[in-house]
Amino acid sequence: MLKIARIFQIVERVQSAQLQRFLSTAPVLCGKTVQARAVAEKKPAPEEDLSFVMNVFKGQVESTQIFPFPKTLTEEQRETLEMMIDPTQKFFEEVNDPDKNDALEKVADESLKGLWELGAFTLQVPQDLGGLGLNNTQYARLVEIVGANDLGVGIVLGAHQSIGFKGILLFGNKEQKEKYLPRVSSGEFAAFCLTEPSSGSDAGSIKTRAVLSEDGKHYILNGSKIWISNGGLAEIMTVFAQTPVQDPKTGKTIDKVTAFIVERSFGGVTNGPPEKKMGIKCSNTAEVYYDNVPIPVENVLGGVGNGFKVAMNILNNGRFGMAAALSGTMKTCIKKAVDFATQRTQFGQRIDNFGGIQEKIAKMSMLQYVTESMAYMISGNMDSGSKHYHLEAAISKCFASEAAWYVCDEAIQIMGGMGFMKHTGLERIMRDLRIFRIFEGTNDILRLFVALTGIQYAGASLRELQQAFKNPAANLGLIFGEASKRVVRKVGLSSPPAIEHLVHRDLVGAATMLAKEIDSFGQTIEMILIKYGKGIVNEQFILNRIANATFDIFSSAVALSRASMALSENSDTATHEKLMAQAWTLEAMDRVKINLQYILRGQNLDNFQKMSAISKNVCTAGGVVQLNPLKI
Ligand code: MYA
Repeated sequence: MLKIARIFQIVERVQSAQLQRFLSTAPVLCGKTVQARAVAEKKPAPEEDLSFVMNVFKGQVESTQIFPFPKTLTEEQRETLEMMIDPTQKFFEEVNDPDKNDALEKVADESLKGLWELGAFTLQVPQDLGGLGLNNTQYARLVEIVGANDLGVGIVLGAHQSIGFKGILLFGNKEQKEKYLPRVSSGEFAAFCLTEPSSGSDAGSIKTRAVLSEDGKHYILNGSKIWISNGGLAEIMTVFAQTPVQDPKTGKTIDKVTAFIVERSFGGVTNGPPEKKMGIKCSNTAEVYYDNVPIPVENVLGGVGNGFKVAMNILNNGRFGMAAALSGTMKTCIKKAVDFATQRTQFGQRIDNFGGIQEKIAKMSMLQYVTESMAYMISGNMDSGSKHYHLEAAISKCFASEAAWYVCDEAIQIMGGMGFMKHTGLERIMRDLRIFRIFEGTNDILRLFVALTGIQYAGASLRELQQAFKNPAANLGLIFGEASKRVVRKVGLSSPPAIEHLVHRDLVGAATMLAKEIDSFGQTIEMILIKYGKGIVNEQFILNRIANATFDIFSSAVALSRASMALSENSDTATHEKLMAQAWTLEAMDRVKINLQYILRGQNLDNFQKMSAISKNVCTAGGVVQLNPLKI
């Protein structure tokens, strides 16, 4: 009895006023309500989520999508893929010239023709509709080759199929698929038209509008879009516009985003000249204008008012492709750096003998390994029908774009003056890479998305617990489960979630470290929920560190899974992979500890205030505040 009373005391404390404060209000991201709105609106707790990252926010390990490493290709799919790899590689070696494309600021005609002939523009369209019918894993492997050779071409291909017509594949009805997929497979370009001058990261704030014509047969589209990849080439566009809809709750007419399939031939569609860019120059980027464009009502994609979710799901669905492409880019950079380091002699030695160079090469290799592993893990899970990959896909995009930038930069550093020379090829790659941290959702906004979505999920569990207390008799299982967890934690007997049994025996040490940090992470999230309540959405210094911790946790789990697979299959590279997984996890777990400390420690929180003040001073002054030391 005593024990039960003690358990209830502790749980009641968790239900404190601070927790109530969190549970009764809705967080706000960028001035708008976010997923946490579900809490405010007292929506039921979300269904159990199988995402590894999502569950880490509760301090739990949901292992199904991580261990064992997904292997989803059938023999037949593997054979099909093998038949495509050689011609694709040969095409990039013999036909496509990335420097020529870069100088021309368009894909050279013979290359473009070759890409259409290869089927590179229609990798995932079903075969009966004119495509190659590849799954996500097969797609990832081919995209990796594209990324290894020409990122500009990658964007022409990606803007077409990863986002341009992906909406038709994912949300199109039978008629829409039958009408448009054969066309985008046989020479007509597609584009994804979301961004506007006043709407970048805040995708829901677009102003382009479509209103129903009087006869109800068409939507009339007006507005403009900027920075549209393939915008000057596309005949078929997925366009997002505000449409008036009736709010079922109030009966009032409000604007909601709707997705449309728009053909240039509908009339009223024009575009600006190709933008002058830092990199990916051969891809066409242009403004697109819509002037009273009549869109047949049957071209609404995914339902009136559902456009925001259509847009987000298209982006979620394509993000792993970026990780796949950039793992190929990193391979190219590493090869260039290693070719140089193993031939260059300085101070009487080959420079790859020096620790300074070895550390660079090791870090570059680990970053490539982790990125590649993320890409294939996510594509494998998607191919197995997973719907719970959004956070992982967002992380893979951020991780890959930052890793590739670092790897390219370090390759240049290893090569010294030679790396800076244009003919080495790294200069173009670096210019091409810069945009990857910005488009398809900036890494900054995706970090907030990961942190806030995870916090919301953890918060919903706490809310469920609060609800359970309203009828304890009916919810004893839940209450006792949570209560005992808190009690053992309180008395210091808590044990981290188990991962050790999921990895190869050689990696148990690393898995133990990971499990410990997942436990600490879950506890930190709970403390944050209780401390900040709805205010957490405005704490971006903290949210960024939470996101960074999830990147390190997810990347380590992925590396341990991949290396475990290699070890258990006794593959030729197993020992090397083991070294990478161990070294990566150790460093990543150190970073997690530091990030969690920063979130919790007073002096670090105070430093966030200082940095906020510094930024305000600089912004008020319109630049650097102080004079130079000479004061002249
Ligand atoms: S394309 C344009 C890029 N632009 C963006 O990515 C926009 C970034 N902004 C956002 O992602 C959102 O606006 C954020 C949401 C994250 C800020 N998945 O009130 P809300 C739901 C599923 O929070 P916001 C380009 O760059 C949410 O749960 N659902 O919205 C071309 C809520 O649902 P409910 C989501 O304050 C590059 C509702 O929506 C998601 O605006 C070319 C409202 O949410 C999500 N992610 O904040 C690249 N987010 O109402 C070429 C929100 O039920 C490709 N929700 O509560 C290259 C390919 C690689 C190479 C390939 C080679 C072949």
